[in-house]
Amino acid sequence: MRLFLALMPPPELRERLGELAEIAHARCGGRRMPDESLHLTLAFLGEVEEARAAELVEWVQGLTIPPGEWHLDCWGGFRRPGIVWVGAQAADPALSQLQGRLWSTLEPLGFGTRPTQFVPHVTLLRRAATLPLEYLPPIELSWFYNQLELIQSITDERGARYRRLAISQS
Ligand code: 3AM
Repeated sequence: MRLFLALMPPPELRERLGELAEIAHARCGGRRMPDESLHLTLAFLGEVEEARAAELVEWVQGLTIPPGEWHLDCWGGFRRPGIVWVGAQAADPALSQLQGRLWSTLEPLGFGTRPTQFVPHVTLLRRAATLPLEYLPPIELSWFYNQLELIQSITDERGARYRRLAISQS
């Protein structure tokens, strides 16, 4: 099964991000991420066998992460896949540390490969036709987090949907 670790936005922020996705979709086209799928990926693990996924579930359920606040203040894009996202202009040391700490456990256990760089972002659109980011409204949002989730990505003819397999300690 295809797995990743992510932060999931609290309900009010999810709603706000959904509104931004709507605005971006009107400008850029493409495929809007459904509100329930909005997330910040901390670690993409790829295909994991069921027995190994059970190990991950146990690990995540016993995990405590330091609470943090991430400030979102900019739009961004990954041009080739036509991704439009929201994120932060400045690097966020707490998020980078969290991501690094996760990979320091995951990589030696053989779960995926630590990426060469980490750009925290929330994908709002995929396959956007154009990325006129300069026409999108300013962003000033705060994301308070204290838990991460292990998510399964299930792809069918309608695209990918996400299922929570485990959540860390609160
Ligand atoms: O929505 P974002 O960009 O945060 O892009 C995929 C998505 O992240 C990413 O994992 C998240 C859940 O699918 N992803 C998918 N395939 C990937 C790959 N081969 C990948 N990230 C890195 N390598």
